Amino acid sequence: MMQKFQTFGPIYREKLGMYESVNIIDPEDAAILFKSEGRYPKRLMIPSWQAYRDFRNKAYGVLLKTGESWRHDRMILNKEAMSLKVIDNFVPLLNEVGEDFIKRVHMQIKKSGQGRWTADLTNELFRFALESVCNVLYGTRLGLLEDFIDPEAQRFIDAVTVMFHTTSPMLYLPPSLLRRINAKIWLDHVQAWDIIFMQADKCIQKIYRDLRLNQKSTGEYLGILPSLLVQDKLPIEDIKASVTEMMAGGVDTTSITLQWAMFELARAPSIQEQLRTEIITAETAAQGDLLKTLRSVPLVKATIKEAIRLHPVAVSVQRYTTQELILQNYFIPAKTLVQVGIYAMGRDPKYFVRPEQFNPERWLNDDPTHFRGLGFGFGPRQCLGRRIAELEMALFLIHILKNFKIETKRGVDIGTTFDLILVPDKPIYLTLWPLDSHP
Ligand code: HC9
Repeated sequence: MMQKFQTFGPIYREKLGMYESVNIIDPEDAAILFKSEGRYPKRLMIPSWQAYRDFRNKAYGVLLKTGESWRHDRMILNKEAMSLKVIDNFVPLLNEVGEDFIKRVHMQIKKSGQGRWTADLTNELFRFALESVCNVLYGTRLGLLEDFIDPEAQRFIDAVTVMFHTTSPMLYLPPSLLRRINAKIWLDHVQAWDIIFMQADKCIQKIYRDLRLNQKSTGEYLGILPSLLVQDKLPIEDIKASVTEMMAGGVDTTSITLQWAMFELARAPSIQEQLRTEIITAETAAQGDLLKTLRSVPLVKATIKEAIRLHPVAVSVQRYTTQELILQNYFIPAKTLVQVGIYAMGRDPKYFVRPEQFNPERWLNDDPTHFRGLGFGFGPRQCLGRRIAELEMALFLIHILKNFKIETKRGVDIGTTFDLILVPDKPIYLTLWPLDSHP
């Protein structure tokens, strides 16, 4: 996309397999597109995800639903996962997982006998992310940061990776064809979703049973699923479908973003120092009130935004237009697929000064950054896990920075590849030094 925007300018048309789309890069155009969004914003559908559910006769969750049925479920789920009223409840749940991650790093350092720990953190972070999202969804710990890891949970993690990996080759092929010829890629895809749904179902059933046994309500926050079950506003099949999507959607996404964030910070020791100062100051002022601390760490939040600018999870955000639009003097008919190339936008000097530079502070200045931070999408169809992800990542960074200095080998270039989501093209090795003993 970067090359094509270079060649054709800020808007071009493209046909890829069965999709014809108009691709845009300018934040102003993105603003027009999203502001004209109707009641039922529609993004590009991933055909194989839909085909799996049809094939296995499973309900769609909000990720795949459209129209009124989407809107109905989404409004109910917003109250449980996005509303200001509820997200404070996630903080203690995510914080304990963050603290356990730190304990685990200290243990690894001790084990190494070298006073530091150097590793590719992919797997550790996958476990951290699943442990986090499950604590918020179910209010239960899986124990993925302990020495013995439940092989079932590990299977779930691996299945999500396989699911993403097998999706991209099928993006431009009709699933019906793949199914008819029993293509290996389709079979692998089905198997991956089977594992995802089976594991999620086990977690959901357990909560369902426990909740019926313990009808007494203590007023204590128990997690998103118990809250949905108690309310009884959604049929259980719809709850299951959306909760499964959230559980699967919360593993690779946050863990890879955190890996990128730590990689960028490793190359910017002075930003690490600035962040530490901000964190310590905020904590002192907040006197142990974590919610208060989180409200006074703008640079931590900007660091996450900046990591997502350079390394978004999704290459684009898409919408089908509901009405005619004019962008860059081009007429775009209704029902056209328009893709905002957010990866390309994040690296274009037209929209970000010195885009190659990792500079969280750019988000703190008051220059117009409107419609430039689209990593979670926009509006009512934006990422439902956004608030969970943001809190999870902020708390993680706070703990890591307070406890360790992050380093990486100089001069190692890490590129990005497309695996449906964008991922590093080689392992990222990071070194963590305990702060008090680092020279
Ligand atoms: C992939 O051309 C490239 O957490 C396609 C257009 C496209 C459509 C939908 C996007 C997808 C891309 C990337 C992955 C996204 C997906 C919508 C949701 C998904 C952003 C850009 C997230 C990673 C979700 C996945 C949840 C799932 C595992 C239940």
